Parts: sequence; C-alpha cells; structure tokens
Amino acid sequence: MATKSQPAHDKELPSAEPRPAESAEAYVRALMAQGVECLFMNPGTDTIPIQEALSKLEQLGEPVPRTVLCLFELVALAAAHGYFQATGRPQAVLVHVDVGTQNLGGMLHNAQRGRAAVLISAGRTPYTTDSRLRGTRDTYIHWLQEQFDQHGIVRNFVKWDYELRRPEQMGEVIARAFQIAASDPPGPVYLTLPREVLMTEVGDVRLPMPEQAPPARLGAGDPDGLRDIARRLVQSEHPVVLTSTTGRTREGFDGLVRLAELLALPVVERRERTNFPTSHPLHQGFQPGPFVETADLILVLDSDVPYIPTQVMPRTDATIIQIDLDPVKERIPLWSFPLTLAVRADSASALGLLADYVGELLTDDVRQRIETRRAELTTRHNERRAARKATALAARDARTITAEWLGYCIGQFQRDASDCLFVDESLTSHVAVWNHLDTDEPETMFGSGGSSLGWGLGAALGIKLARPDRPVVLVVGDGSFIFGEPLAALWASQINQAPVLVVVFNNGCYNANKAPLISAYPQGYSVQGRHFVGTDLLPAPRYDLLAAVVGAVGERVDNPDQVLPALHRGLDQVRSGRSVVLDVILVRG
Ligand SMILES: Cc1ncc(C[n+]2csc(CCOP(=O)(O)OP(=O)(O)O)c2C)c(N)n1
Ligand SMILES: [Mg+2]
Repeated sequence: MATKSQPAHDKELPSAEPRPAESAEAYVRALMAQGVECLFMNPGTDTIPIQEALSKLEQLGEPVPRTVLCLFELVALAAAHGYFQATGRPQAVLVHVDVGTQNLGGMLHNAQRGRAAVLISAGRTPYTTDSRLRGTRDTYIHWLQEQFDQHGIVRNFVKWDYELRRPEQMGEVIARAFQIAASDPPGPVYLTLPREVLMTEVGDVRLPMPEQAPPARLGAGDPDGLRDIARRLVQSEHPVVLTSTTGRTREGFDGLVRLAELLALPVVERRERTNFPTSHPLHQGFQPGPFVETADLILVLDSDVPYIPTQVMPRTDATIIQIDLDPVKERIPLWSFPLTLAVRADSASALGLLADYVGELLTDDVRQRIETRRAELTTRHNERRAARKATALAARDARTITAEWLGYCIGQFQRDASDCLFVDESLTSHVAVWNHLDTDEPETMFGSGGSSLGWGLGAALGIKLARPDRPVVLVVGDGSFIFGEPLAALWASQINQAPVLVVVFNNGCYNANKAPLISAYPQGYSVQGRHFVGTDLLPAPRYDLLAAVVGAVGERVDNPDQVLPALHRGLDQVRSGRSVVLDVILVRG
C-alpha cells in the first residue's frame, strides 16, 4: 500500500500526547479495509480529527492511504474519477463541509454520468455548543457552515448519501458506502462526518471486510434474450454497433472485437474509452449518422446518447437493441430513444455469450454475406482514413497550426510512444484527435462521460497515480484547461511524482460555444458585426508560463513543423519526472 512519507518506526517516536483512539482512526482503517489507495482531500476544521488520525497511524507504522492534497476540490474528485477509470478500484475524497462540497462542482455531474465509483466524504459542522464535548463548536465559522440540507447539494448526483450518526457505525457505514458505489451501475456516494462523532473516543470498531459486503454485479443477462439477439444479428443485412464505454474493461473490448469480427459488424464509437481498435478495418469512425439511417439492426452498447434524433433517425423498421448496465437510463429524466429490446447486462459478459450463440447459427450463405460486408467496410474504412490523412497533410505547410494537423502529429507521436495513455478533453478538436490516434489497445483513452469542463487535469493526475508505469498525455481545450484549476492540478502532479504531458489546444476561444452560435444565427449580429459576446479567450493567457510556477516545464508552439518535436521533447521531460504544458497556438476559431 502506498504511503507518502516514510513512517517513523525507524526513528524515535515523537513525544505526542497519548490519546485514546478516536473514531476518526476507524475512518482511516475502514478506508484501508476497503482497499483505498488514495485519499484526495482538501481540509477544514471539520477534517482535523482525520488529519490527526492519518498522521498518528502513519507514524505508528500502520498502513494508511496515500494523501493527495488538492488545492481545489474539483481536482480531487476528477482525480478519484480518473483513478477509478484506470483501475476499477473506488477511491475516497474528503472535503470541507458545505463549501468544500460545493467546490466539487461539475465534477459531481461527471462522476455521475461517467459512472465513477467514489466515496465522497465531507465534514459536517459540529452539532453542539457544549464545551464539555470534544469536537463541539469552537470557532466563528461553525455557525455559518450549517445548512438545512448539506446533502441536498449533491443529491441529484449521488447514488446514496448518509450522515454518520454514531462512532460505532463507522465500519459498516463505510462498507455500505463502497458496496453501493461499486454496484452496477457504479457511481459516487456521499457521507458526512460530524466532528463530535469523529472525535469520540472509541474502542475497537467492527470493520467489515469488503468480501462481506460485495457489490452487486450484472452478468451477461437473460440467455434466451441473448439467443434472440444472436438470431437477429445473423439475419441482419445492414447492422451497426454504436458504443461509448464498452472498452471500460479489457473483457468488453475483446468481446466487441470478437463479435464484430465474427459478423463483420461496423463499429462506430463515441470515444469515452478505447472500445475498438481505431486501425481495425471494421472501425467506421465516430459519426453514427450514415449508419443509423440505413441500418436494419442497431446494436447500442453502453451509450447514453447513441445518436442525435433531431439530426438523424433510424429506419422505422429497424431493430434497435440496447445492452447496458442501465439500458433505459433511469437517471436521465427525458430519454425516449426507440428500442426493440432493452437488455440490462454487463456488455463484457453479454458479448461473449452472444458470440458463442452467433457461432452456432452461421451457415455458408450467412458467411458469404458477412465476407461481402467485410470487404465493403474495409474499403470504407481505408477511404475514410486516407481522407483524414490528406486533410491533415494539407495543413502541414500552412503558417498556423490547425486542430487536424495537431491531431495528426499526436497520432504520429503515439506511434513512437505507444505506451502513452490519453486523457481527452479536447472538445471541438476531438474528432481530429480521435481520428489520428491509433489507440488500438483497451484502457488507453479516457473521457469524463459528462459535460462539465475542467475534468481533464485532475483525471490525468488520478490516472497517472494509478498507472505510474505509463506516460499520461492530456489533450485539452484552452477553455477546459482553465476550468481544471491548472495551478492546483499541476502542483499536485509535481509533488506526488505524477507528471503528465498537457497539450493545450489553444484556439483562443470557446469554439464549442461559438460554432453553434454561428450556425444558429448565420446572418446574425455576431457574425455580421464580427462581434462575438462571451466566446473569445483573447488575448490568450501564457499557459506555458504557468507551468514554471509549480516547477513544471512550459513550451509554446506556433509553428506546424515544431509540433511533433515539441511533443517528443515534452515526453522526455515527463519521463524524467516533470509535468509539461505544451501551449499549441491554433488557427483562431
Ligand atoms: C463547467 C462548464 N461550464 C461551461 C460549459 C459550457 N461549455 C461547453 S464547451 C465550452 C467551451 C470549451 O472551450 P475549449 O475547452 O477551449 O474548447 P473548444 O470549444 O475551443 O474546442 C463551454 C464554455 C461547460 N460545459 N462546463
Ligand atoms: Mg478553445
């Protein structure tokens, strides 16, 4: 288990006042019992018992989670989210009362939508005003921090919330929190910790082991239903697979490759994970539109929004099957995508069974049809890739760097540095990145799964902590970079020996806001008067200079020829232990 600093058992123990064990120590031990490796935290007067417990237990030689101090809370939650994505192991976040909870901000939305199992714990201002009680109110702010419903801040976003009422509950409450967070579909949970409870002296607290409170997992689903799907897949003339997160596990990725290859299924991704090898001939890019319109069978795997129904509609006679941990999206209030079959299952298991059933149904006729389709799809794949490459190369000799060229260079870079993991918050540049980056291995690309910006920097930190053996590259819009509290995130990366390579797509604007404005009002005042309100980030801050403030390395790149060398220089720095901010100046949006 990771411990940040050297425990003190080999030195003289400090002459600390010996105190009986308080329940805050049970909190730390309960986290350890649940296998928590990192506690991403930002403190307050409410968390001091836990800070003392961490210090005490570490100095007494007990294993404790690694503490990662995040100087802004949203970094903490994004990091725990990234860590979970990279490992499947839920981590813990600890924040200060109502205000620290509020600073988690949009990362709560991302953890919810991205199905990240995380225990978020927050202090709760002391209940009492009785000086005989340990932990009672003793400072001005203790009155201000109390809200009628602190949990109400998070209740839209979490699967479960609870206030620890008695110190004796600590073990079972923490076990319950992790059980719910990790049960399918996973998600964040919230626990408040009143200070008097944390500071109550306790004897031994029962700590249930994780194996006594296992999460509920979905398996492959109903075998009869899967046989029916297999039959429909074999009969289909124009099938398509749409996926967003099937590659969240290696089994899901391998299962999709197996089924797609068996039937020559075109796969269209929305890349929140690497779901299918980009260079595979059956990979058909990232635009569902043309396939959705013509398909007689649409197999939607692990996707919240498979296509945009106001832009493209499936055929009325199409069979549409959704296999997902939550196929009808119970937490999305309005969701009315037409479905023939909704299958609640873990796609990784379901795909294996489906492939077995399909194998039993293949006749010579069917095989012939499949081979014809495979040939057509291979041609289509090659043409699309060639067109994207031509677009990128056409930009090589331009004076300014286009997003396509930057995406292409990142793709070239990745060929040499194939051990890199990519975190994606590149917004309107994402298709340029996804198209050129041949992330052919599972668990090599991570997106938030939600829409709250500022996730990438914290997530990259968490992923690097989880996978210290792999270089981590964040591709991020300039706006999103700022939303991510770069000072807090890069500082934490530096001091925790978790360096990341940050590539800022500096187009000087919120293009994701500007482009739809232009398309909704093509002849409007904004366009005609070249006066865009609230979209331009100009004059652009010197993002590269910000790196030096925390001992990281910054470089500004504005010459197309320099993009690839700068990426390699950046990687060299990262491999030697320093984070890097590459501020790449793009054509202005
Ligand atoms: C927390 C948060 N605030 C605001 C938005 C609305 N929003 C969506 S995209 C965007 C602009 C993103 O800019 P940038 O990261 O530079 O990427 P670009 O659009 O330029 O590609 C904004 C402000 C959001 N999604 N999340
Ligand atoms: Mg931008």
